[in-house]
Amino acid sequence: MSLVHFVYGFIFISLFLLWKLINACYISPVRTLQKLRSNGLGGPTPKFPLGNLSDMKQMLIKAKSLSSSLSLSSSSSESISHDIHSSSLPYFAQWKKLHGKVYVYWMGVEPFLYIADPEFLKQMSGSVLAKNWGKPNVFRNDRIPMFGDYGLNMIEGNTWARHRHIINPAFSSTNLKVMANSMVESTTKMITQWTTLLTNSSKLELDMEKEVTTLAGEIIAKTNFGINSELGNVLLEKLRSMQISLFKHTRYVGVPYGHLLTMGQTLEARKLGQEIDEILLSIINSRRKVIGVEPQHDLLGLLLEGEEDNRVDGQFVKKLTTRELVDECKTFFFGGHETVALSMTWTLMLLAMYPKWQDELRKEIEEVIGEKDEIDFTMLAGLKKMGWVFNEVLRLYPSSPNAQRQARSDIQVGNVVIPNGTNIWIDVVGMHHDRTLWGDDVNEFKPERFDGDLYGGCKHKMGYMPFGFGGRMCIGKNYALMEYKIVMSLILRRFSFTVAPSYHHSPTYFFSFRPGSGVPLIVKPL
Ligand code: HEM
Ligand SMILES: *[C@@H]1O[C@H](CO)[C@@H](O)[C@H](O)[C@H]1NC(C)=O
Ligand SMILES: *[C@@H]1O[C@H](CO)[C@@H](O)[C@H](O)[C@H]1NC(C)=O
Ligand SMILES: CC(=O)N[C@H]1CO[C@H](CO)[C@@H](O)[C@@H]1O
Repeated sequence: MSLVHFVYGFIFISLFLLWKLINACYISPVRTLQKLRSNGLGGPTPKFPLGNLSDMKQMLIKAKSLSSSLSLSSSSSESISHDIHSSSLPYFAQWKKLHGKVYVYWMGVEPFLYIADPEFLKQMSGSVLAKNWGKPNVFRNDRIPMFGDYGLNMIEGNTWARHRHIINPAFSSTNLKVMANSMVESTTKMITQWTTLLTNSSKLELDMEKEVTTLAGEIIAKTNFGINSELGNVLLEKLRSMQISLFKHTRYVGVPYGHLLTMGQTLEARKLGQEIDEILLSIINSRRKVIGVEPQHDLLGLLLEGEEDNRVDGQFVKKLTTRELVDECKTFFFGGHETVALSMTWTLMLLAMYPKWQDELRKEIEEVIGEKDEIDFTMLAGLKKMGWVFNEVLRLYPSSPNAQRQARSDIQVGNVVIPNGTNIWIDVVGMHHDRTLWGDDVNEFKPERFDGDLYGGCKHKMGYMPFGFGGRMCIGKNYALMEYKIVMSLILRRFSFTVAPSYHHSPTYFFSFRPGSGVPLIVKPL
């Protein structure tokens, strides 16, 4: 009797689990596809269980071999093309031609609504409050080693609103002003190193990606946590290896049990994530002891100081837990150096390619800053042309090439209904390279398009969004601009740059756009 019960029970539970699995991996995605298609949305036909993943990989390999044969056959700097959308994201470029600027594609069994239409984006963004947006679960789970459970860019709802409210004041201009000194100090140190290397020769070849990434890492370590560069370097190395195990190799995000196929990488990333957490935890704990004793000037200090007085606008705001603090520190460490480092790397490459702009900026720096060693925060606003260059670099080579969302309820956009749960992929780089929005010179480096125009002459204001959109816009925008202007001013007034013959232009998309094999430049003292 009881054995029979047991057997029936077992069969029942197995069938139930099997049904749940089929539902999650097949029935529910197919239903979502039908809903999206019934709205008139097209897109490539997915195949179970990879969706369009293998197709995406094939197209990328083809585009890469095409572009490398092109650059081998012609001579160096002539062959540098800024049309990175079709070379680095060929699947999006081709599908966009076939299916328009809004369509559905599949990562595994996860449907993604692709958007590169600024008007659609504007209407969609206008109908959802920032705190009601979701971030795709499929990425959140995948990226836990990197951002934890509570990193600002991954959380949603009231948790996000609370974190953003607590962190915002740390980026006020009063606080940024204090951070400027650290930035000048670190940059000066790098310049001294270069000068030493140049004592016996008139020029030097340096990989600018490496130089500038190390510098930005040191700066974020100091301004965020007040830690020295040795400990900062340990953290950076671990972050970098984690990123490689998370993004460098083919992974099966969205494919049911896909993480089992890359178990080694997943475990490696988790292990590194835990090691980073431990270091951060010890930094936080030792810092807690000096709160209230010494004045705090960095992000961590400001967040911890906030714990003393949790009243904001007369309302009680619950402080961040230690777990939340660790995750935020990790998020800022990562988000706060790599994006800026890449924008500076691509800037130096472009300035080396276009010496006219190098001279223009140098002239401006001389007028605005001159030979002063101290750079005052308020001076930076005078660097107008440098601002255009920053904007133009972020247009052509956006450090954050896409934005992602997940619908947390049905969203009506015109006559399209985006069903609850739909993943959304906003192709920022696709819009930044869209000829219909920018005109025929879309792939040319022309900083002057930003002269007197915040949107660089784009036909639609949402067509240019290097820092995202809506209430979830980048919290570090002003920090980034300040760092960029300080570092660029200091190095451009001491050195000139030309492209080294060994430079091979191969922007590669892995999480952001990186140079495929560094950016070797010839550096000469002025
Ligand atoms: C050139 C430099 C930078 C670029 C291009 C950039 C770009 C972006 C973009 C596009 C987003 C929004 C993503 C979305 O809408 O989903 C974002 C969000 C964010 N950024 Fe940045 N960023 C830069 C620098 C920084 C710096 C220096 C920090 C920190 C010190 C930072 C911290 C963050 C954080 C925490 C978020 C999440 C905000 C939220 O979801 O509420 N970023 N960034
Ligand atoms: C420059 O040359 C001098 C004398 O030959 C040598 O002592 C010194 O180490 C060199 N410096 C560098 C940075 O190579
Ligand atoms: C959206 O879907 C989720 C998960 O299926 C559900 O928990 C939530 O209540 C739905 N939201 C709305 C507004 O229907
Ligand atoms: C696995 C895979 O690549 N599936 C489909 C993705 O989309 C293309 C169309 O571009 C289909 O032909 C593939 O079968």
